Amino acid sequence: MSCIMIINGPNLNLLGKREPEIYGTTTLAEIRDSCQKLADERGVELEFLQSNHEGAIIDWIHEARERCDAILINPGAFTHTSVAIRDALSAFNGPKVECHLSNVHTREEFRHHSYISPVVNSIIIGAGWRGYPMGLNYLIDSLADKK
Ligand code: CA2
Repeated sequence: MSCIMIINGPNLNLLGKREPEIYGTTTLAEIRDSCQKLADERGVELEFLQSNHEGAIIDWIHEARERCDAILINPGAFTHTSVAIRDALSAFNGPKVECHLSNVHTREEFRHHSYISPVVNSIIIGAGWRGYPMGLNYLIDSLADKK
């Protein structure tokens, strides 16, 4: 069975509890449940993770090299700062999606640049929580294409 790792970066544990006008009212636990339901329906294994620490995220990406086939990542604010997360993702060979709940291009200038975008296959922004199942479907389809 294919394994897909979903990684969430800093402050995404607050989803649904603050700033609903930007990020919506859906909590991270609800996003995890929707992704798990889709994974069950499509017959893939899911690891759904969140950390506020850059090093933990880098360690998970390294671990994914051993046990997962694809990665969906919302790096949160590390998107705009982290060469280290980009380098870790570069070393992962499977399909990768960068997902953002909000449309970062309609927001502050500092959110317009992503260190991550050049090393992923697909970018989903501004679709809210629905971006996660969209990205997950894309990754499952990509893995099926390769078989
Ligand atoms: O739109 C996204 O998904 C972001 O990755 C979210 C990050 C932000 O730094 C990126 O520029 C875009 C922030 C996540 C913080 O989430 C919160 C949720 C509720 C309350 C406060 C923060």
